Amino acid sequence: MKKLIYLFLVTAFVFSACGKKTDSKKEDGMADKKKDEAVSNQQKKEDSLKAINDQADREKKVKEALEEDKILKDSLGQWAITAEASSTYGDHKEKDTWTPAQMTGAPNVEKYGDDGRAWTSLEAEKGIEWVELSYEKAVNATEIRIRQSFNPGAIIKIELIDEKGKSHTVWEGLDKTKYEPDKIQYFIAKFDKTDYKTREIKITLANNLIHGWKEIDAVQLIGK
Ligand SMILES: [Ca+2]
Repeated sequence: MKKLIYLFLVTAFVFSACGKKTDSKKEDGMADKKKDEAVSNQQKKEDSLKAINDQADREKKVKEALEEDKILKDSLGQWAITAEASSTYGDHKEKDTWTPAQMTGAPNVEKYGDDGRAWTSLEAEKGIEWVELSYEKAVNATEIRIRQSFNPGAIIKIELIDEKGKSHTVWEGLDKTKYEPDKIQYFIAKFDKTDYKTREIKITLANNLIHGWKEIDAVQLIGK
């Protein structure tokens, strides 16, 4: 009888142990499944966020392209016909790369960066530099748009020269624009319509403000 009871207890123990093992395996499987689901959900979230960001980025690029197109087609806008500067990179002459002449005409630098189709000074960070641009038609001006194709933010003053040769400062100070990195951006100065006509602009830069070469691709005078 004792033997029988002993056998019964041993059998019960073995069955119970096996049951526990099966339960434990089942629990492990469920935990793995939950973990996989969590990873998959996280991936889905990241994919959807990336898709939203990509979409937002595309929309922003379209907006920027449309804004630039509006500037290029502005019927009140003129691009410079002649240009001079306080200094020129490499002392280049006439229409060579980086000369003031590279600021005349409509914009032609396609991508942000160091590009000989824009003007830059002899020294990269040597303090005060200036450029002077002239336009075909004298206008009562309302706005100036300066296309900064490399290291924007160093412009400290914009003057308009009237037909008698008198200088009028239309903007002066520190450029507080929050420029996005690696992107061609305009410095835009808007002001009340001038009561004099102008066809000349002088732009002053403090090149020690910003690291690197400051390059200007083109400058547009707005007015009629
Ligand atoms: Ca240019």
